[in-house]
Amino acid sequence: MLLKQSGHTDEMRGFWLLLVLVAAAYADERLFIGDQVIRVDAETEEQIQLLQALETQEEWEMDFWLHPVSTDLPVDIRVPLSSLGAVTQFLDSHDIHYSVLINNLQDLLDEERAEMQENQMNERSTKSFNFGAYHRLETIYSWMDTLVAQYPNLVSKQQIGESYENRPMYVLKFSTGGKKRPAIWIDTGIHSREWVSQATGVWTANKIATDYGTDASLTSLLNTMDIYMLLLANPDGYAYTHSNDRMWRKTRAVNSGSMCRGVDPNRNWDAGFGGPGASRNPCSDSYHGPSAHSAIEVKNVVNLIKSHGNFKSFISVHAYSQLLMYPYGYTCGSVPHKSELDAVGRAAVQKLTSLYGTRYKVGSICNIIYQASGGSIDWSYNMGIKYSYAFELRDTGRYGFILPANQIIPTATETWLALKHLMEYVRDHPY
Ligand code: BPX
Ligand code: ZN
Repeated sequence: MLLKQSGHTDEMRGFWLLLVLVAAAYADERLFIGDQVIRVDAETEEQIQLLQALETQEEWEMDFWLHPVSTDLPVDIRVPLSSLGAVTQFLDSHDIHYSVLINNLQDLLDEERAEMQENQMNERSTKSFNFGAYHRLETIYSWMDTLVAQYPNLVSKQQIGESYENRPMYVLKFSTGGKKRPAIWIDTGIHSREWVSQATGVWTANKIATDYGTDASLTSLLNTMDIYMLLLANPDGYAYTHSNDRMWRKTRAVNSGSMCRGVDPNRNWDAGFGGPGASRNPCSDSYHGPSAHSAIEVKNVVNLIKSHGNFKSFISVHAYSQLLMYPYGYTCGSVPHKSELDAVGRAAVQKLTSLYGTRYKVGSICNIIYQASGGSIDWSYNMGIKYSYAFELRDTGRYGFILPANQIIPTATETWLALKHLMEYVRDHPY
């Protein structure tokens, strides 16, 4: 009896120690208890204007997951618990309709974290990597080394520089030889909170490595072209989404003269830089930064693309909305190759849809979502990389940025069909 009691006390001590350690590990973590994500359906142009005015209003601390642009498109807003009353009252008073997509964001984040931890234990005991799970930066980086070790004749890792917080930035290069063969660029995770993007990048890198030699079309492609993949295009932001704020989108650069950190790395490129569809407010999630390519993460990519000089396709992967887009974003005028880019995009999406019926829209950035200046694929296109595309992966808003991990593999698998179509087209249409 006595022995049993002392054993129990030991257990209790272990429990408290664990609790303290867990609490300390997440001490700086931002919580979203009671935050809701609502979908607003604007029915008139006047309502769109009201919502646009609402977006510039900072007092209620709303986070627009989808921006108000037209009555055809939904507007998704994360509303903090503290301003839910005010926001819904505002909407009701203007007879603007809305529904609740996510009732308590923190519940969803807790579930996501629990799944990650359970998976981590499984991976440790089975010494494996689960492509159907979300992973921290360190895990992805060490997995990259495993892939390189597994396929040394195909895959290599190249450091393109460091992030603002001095994390290394690595590209995976898939090459069967030759010197600066025509190449395809794929980046994932430029916006850190769009987790299915990075996870799709990891799955895709593994797919390329495993299918080379068995998939005849991919094999022929890799016999004449190289593929470069930047899986974590915004490493500081990605680390921060795990440690502090799951909803962080930008880099983590300090902005002089402001308390707010981060530059939107998809508004920082030298393509219509500082124009409409970007913010000069350092506190905004679409802050373009002090000058073009000021974000070291962007500059590192620019340097690699320029010094290589033989990229034929540039593909940037985001989430969410289920779109395949081509330039431009900084203007609504069309690019010279619009009809070709549109046709190729449509054919790629047809392949994607054929697998599970997931529906995608195709169009230029400006025409399909909104005007956005300083985006990566506008820059790559203007650099002469004709086949410049951007994906917005799943979903259309049920979960938004918090896409459940059980959708990673389905998302990556269907996206692969589109990617393969784009890459094959590029292979077969040299220019
Ligand atoms: C994607 C590529 C080029 C220009 C714009 C986009 C849309 C993307 C953005 O605003 O940078 C939307 C997103 O992926 O960031 C999702 N979101 O609205 O947060
Ligand atoms: Zn994005």
